[in-house]
Amino acid sequence: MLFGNQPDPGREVAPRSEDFRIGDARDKGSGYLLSPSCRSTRGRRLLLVFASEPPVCFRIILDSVRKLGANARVASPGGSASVRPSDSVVVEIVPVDADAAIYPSKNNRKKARPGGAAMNKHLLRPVTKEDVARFREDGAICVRNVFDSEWCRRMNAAVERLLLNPGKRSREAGKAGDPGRFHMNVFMWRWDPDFREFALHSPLPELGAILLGADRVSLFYDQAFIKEPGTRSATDWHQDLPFWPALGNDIVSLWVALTPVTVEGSGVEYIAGSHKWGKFYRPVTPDKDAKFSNIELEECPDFSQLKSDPQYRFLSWECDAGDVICHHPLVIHGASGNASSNRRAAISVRYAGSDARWDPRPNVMKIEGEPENTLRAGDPLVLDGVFPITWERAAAQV
Ligand SMILES: O=C(O)CCC(=O)C(=O)O
Repeated sequence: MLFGNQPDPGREVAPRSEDFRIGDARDKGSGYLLSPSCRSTRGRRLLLVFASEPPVCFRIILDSVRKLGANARVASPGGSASVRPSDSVVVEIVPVDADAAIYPSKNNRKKARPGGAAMNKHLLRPVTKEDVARFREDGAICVRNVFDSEWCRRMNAAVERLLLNPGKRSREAGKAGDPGRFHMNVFMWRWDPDFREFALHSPLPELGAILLGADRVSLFYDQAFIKEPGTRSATDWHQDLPFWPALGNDIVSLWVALTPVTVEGSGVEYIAGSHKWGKFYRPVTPDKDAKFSNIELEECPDFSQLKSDPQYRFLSWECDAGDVICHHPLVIHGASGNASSNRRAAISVRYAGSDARWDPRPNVMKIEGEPENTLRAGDPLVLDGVFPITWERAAAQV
């Protein structure tokens, strides 16, 4: 079974050349693409849904929406955009409250027309049942090509700004004498519009919901991990959950490569299945921040010394910009320094599903927005403006 944008055969309508020509959607993956609200030359507002293979057009008049794909959402019915009769358009399924994108197909796809930019808001390919099973079994999978190049360009520019103006929650995590730079930052979504859009209105919430099998997900927080070329400092082996004021299995971290990443270039390595070991290792920050030190917990071994031990299966992926590694909060992971000659920039965005609970223990990280004033231990990780709901099945199926 496929998840994501499911085709709904519905009623086939031959494309009407006086309205629109069908765009070439073949390289956007399978499934239907739904246009934002458009105004035809005859002044009727239309939604177009079309499949790449074979090119079938569904024409839907907004006032009586009849044939929406299973996961299609009606894009801001109040808005409209002009499309000339001869235009070939490629359009995306967009969240209800998002700006709609319309842009010419093929030759000129990157140049967005007024009304939106050429950034995908939904998965470019379906996530399969096998992907989800592998994620549950191993605790980490890589989903390729989640973000288009325009997203990567936008977020690399946002990273550049972050490095110049890191804000109060940043951490320079390189060890003393390191010739490179290991920059970590958190909660960028709360103050930077690009990081906000990335966490709230990109394909990530949907991807998180699919992997968690959740009816809704909320944003937990986002975190940047940037290692300049030549950085020697490693990311120590660790689990994430011990750092957090949270408990539960249903939290997924979506580690988005914004640059190509090789293993020598600080690609993250995982120990398959370690999320099921029943371990809860002591959290240790790169600068050994005493605030996190809980000596009652066992220290995490240095698994880079155990690479030849056959009892461990190490996982790692060479990534292109736009690929996403998805991991469980208890899977053990770490990364070497960046021995490559390129920057390694990644953003981990964490989403919470149904069993994730607020757990304000001592020696854990502080969450921006002071949820401790509102949430009680055991409450779900949902709170307006702090842990906002970012995806709901019910809304996705409208
Ligand atoms: O990118 C890294 O170096 C570490 C990433 C990580 O630990 C995480 O996303 O939880």
